[in-house]
Amino acid sequence: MTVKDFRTAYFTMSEEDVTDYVKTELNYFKEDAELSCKEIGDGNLNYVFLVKDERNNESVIIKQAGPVARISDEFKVSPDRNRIESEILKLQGKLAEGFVPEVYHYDPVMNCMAMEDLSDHTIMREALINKETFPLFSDHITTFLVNTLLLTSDVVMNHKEKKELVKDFINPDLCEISEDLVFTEPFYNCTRNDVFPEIKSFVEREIWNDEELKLEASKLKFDFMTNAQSLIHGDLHTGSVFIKPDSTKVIDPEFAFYGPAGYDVGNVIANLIFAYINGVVTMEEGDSKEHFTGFLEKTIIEVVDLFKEKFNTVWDKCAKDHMAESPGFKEYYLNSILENTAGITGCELIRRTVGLAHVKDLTGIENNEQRARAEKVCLAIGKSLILARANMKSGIQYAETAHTIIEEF
Ligand code: SR1
Ligand code: MG
Repeated sequence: MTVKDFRTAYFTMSEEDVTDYVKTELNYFKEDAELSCKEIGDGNLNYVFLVKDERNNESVIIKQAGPVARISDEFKVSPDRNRIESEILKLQGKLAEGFVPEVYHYDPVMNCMAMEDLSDHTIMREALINKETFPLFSDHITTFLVNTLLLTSDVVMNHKEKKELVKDFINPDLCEISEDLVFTEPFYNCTRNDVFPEIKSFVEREIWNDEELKLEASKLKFDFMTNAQSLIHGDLHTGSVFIKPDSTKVIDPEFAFYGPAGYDVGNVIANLIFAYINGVVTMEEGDSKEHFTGFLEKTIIEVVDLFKEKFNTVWDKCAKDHMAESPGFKEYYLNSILENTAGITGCELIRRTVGLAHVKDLTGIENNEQRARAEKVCLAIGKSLILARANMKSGIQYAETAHTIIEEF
């Protein structure tokens, strides 16, 4: 059997190809390694291979970008996203040490990278669906958010160096996906939407026919497209987090580009809300339910409040722009991020409920009545957050919004 040429032209690799690739292109495993390879990706875009040396108990992940998205051939997405992902992981590893996997190697021909295997962690969405709790998450994720968002902004960076990063991380294909799937299609009866039949009339009335909501979503869309504020992860949902009790690792930053900082914070909050609502509607009353929903409520509150606290601390220590030191400017800047955060939380709640790309926290609810209730609650919270975003300044307001709406349904 001949080994393929990995150095001349790009092709999408099979498990066998990846095993050969690792043997010939990477100097990672020992000479006597006994390699096995399995494709384990379950995301919407890429192929993820776990390569193991059973003899020496070592392993590595090979992640390859294909020319189209896994979820649908309709999305032609430049494999250059693999460069973006490997570069931003290295940068985030410096800004927020310990919160991203280590990248060992990037290959611009095969559009793949070799990275740390995090098999001792679990994907956070799965863990939350299994009702596991992670008390350190809010502390970990807010350090990651503040460090990666504030330290890549004009507040801290040399403005010319920041503009170089804006160029390096220009990401039109993946931005287009978010512009369409997050900010456009969920707000009208688009054929690509995937609406649970039980809630169709609710969606028509509450989302598609609400002109005020659509106007506010349009403002958020244009902010997303034009506000080159921070180098954002761009897809920071709980499926992009590997977790265990004492460790949080943010993965999959292929949607990264210079965009509004609130996009990442809002995505984290929205995806915690999905897990929370899942617990609220599916769990039987009792201690376990109280423990799980209480953990999520506390975490949502802490994500907002710790973000604010750490943002202020890092700003005071690291802000360099002369005008950014004008009294009142820090408060103005943070307030605009908080407003954007609430709006994005709302958009993510709506788009994951009615758009093309769903979350298992909702689709996995087997009882149709419970699922319909959960979806309506998520839509109503989303709508309320978009419309009231200018007033959403503290964690407790998110909890109160959720409580009020849960009571209504
Ligand atoms: C075509 S990709 C669909 C969704 O999956 C990714 O994780 C992003 O969230 C995107 O919107
Ligand atoms: Mg992803």
